[in-house]
Amino acid sequence: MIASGLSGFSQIAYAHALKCGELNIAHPYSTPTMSGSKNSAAYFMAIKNNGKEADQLLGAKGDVSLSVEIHEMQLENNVMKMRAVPEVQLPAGYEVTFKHGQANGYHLMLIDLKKSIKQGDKFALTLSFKKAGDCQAEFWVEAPKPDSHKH
Ligand SMILES: [Cu+2]
Repeated sequence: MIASGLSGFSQIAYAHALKCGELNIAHPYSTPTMSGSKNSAAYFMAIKNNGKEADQLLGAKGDVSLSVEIHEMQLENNVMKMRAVPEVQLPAGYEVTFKHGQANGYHLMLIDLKKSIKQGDKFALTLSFKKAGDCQAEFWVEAPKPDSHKH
């Protein structure tokens, strides 16, 4: 689903997507590393499961960082917190979003980057799914949009 609040996004025009088995992975992207940080995060506009059976995102890895964790954002007492989760459920016929600045959303946390990533960079991560298997996705590094923190 594309929320109307995102209509100002220029990234629609530059969107890229890949198929991994029955999964459609829309627009893998990341944001530039903040100065002084060793970590960064990677996102997708959405992963849609077009299959008849549920799948799970089990993890990701790549050369960009020592490890990659799946994080879930949760609002606790008005503070946005993130915690690592072992997997993300991808129910059949559903679309799960992993967007920047989204409450109760997921993202991939790039832990201990080997070098900081900047706008315009691209990097690959291998995504592991329970049913669809391993697929390589190219992530485009984009500056966070000013309207991306709308709630
Ligand atoms: Cu995180």
